Amino acid sequence: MTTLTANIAGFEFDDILLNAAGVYCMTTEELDQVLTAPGAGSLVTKSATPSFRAGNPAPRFTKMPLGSINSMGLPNNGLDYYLDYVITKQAVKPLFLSIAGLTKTDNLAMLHQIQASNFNGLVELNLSCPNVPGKPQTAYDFDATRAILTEVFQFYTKPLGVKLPPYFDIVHFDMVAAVLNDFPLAFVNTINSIGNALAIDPETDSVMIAPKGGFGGIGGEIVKPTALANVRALRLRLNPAIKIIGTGGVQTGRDVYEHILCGADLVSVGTNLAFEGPAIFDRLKTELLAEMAKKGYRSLADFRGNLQTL
Ligand code: RRO
Repeated sequence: MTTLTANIAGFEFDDILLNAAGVYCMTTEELDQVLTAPGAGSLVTKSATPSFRAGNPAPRFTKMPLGSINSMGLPNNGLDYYLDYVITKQAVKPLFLSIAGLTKTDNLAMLHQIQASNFNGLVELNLSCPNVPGKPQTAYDFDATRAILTEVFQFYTKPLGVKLPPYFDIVHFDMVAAVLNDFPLAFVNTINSIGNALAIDPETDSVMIAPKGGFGGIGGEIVKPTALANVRALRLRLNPAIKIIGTGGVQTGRDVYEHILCGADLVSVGTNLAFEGPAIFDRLKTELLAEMAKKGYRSLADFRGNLQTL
C-alpha cells in the first residue's frame, strides 16, 4: 500500500496536500470544507492581522491566461477568529495558523497572543504579502527578516515557519538561506504569488483588477517553474531540520510530484483550488499515486529531493 505522509515538527500528516493561505480559508465555512476534503492533509487559515480588515476594492482576484492575478489586500476576520477556529479543530489534524501583521509590532503582539493560547499547532508567519499599498514584502529585506526572527525567537517556543516570496537570483537564495538557517524554524513555505505583475484585458485595453492600478500577485500554471526553482534552491541550502511546503502552479498530480522531487514535504494549492474547489485535493492525490505507480515508487521518501541534473 502506498502512503502519502509527512512529518513537520513532530506532527504527522496523513496526506500531504493543503490549501495555500488566502484561498478557501477566509471563513469557518470554507475552512470546514478544506478540513473535511478527501486528500487534504491539513489547512492554513487566511493570513490574519490583529483585527478585521476589509481589504482592497474589487475586482481584486481574477483569472488570467495561465493563472490568476490578485490584490486582495489582506482581507481577514482578525486573529481571534482564526485562533478560535484552529483551537477548536486542532484535535482533528495538524493545522497551520497564518499571520501577516502590517508592522513588526503587530506580528510580535500576535505571536505573544498565540504563545499564551491553547493552540499547539503550526504558525506560518507571512513575510511576503505583495498587495498592501505602501508596505514592502519583508522577506525581500534580509536585515528586516533577521531582525523580526531574532525578536520572535526570544519568546516564541511553538512550531513556527515563514511564508516566503519568490526569489530570482542565486545570490538571493544564498542570502535568505543564511538568515533562515540561523533560527529554529520548523518549515518554510515557498512561494507566495509573484508580486506586482500586470495583466491586461485585450478587449478593453484595461488592467484586470482595480487596486494599485492593476498591479497584483500572480499564481497558477504560469508560476510553476519559479516555484520549483525556489523549492529546489532552498532545499539545497536550508538545514535539513527546516521542512519545506511547496506552493505554486499545482494543477495536476504531476505538478505535486515535481514539487516533491525538488524537496517539498507538503504541497499547497492556491489558484487552482480557487478555480476547482476542494474536490481538487482528491483528484491531485489520485493523480500523484498514479504518477508514483508509473515510476515504481511506494513512498514519498523514494523520490523526495531526487531531482536529476545533467
Ligand atoms: O491578501 C492578499 O492580497 C494576499 C496576501 Br496577504 C498574500 O500573502 N499573497 C497574495 O497573493 N495576496
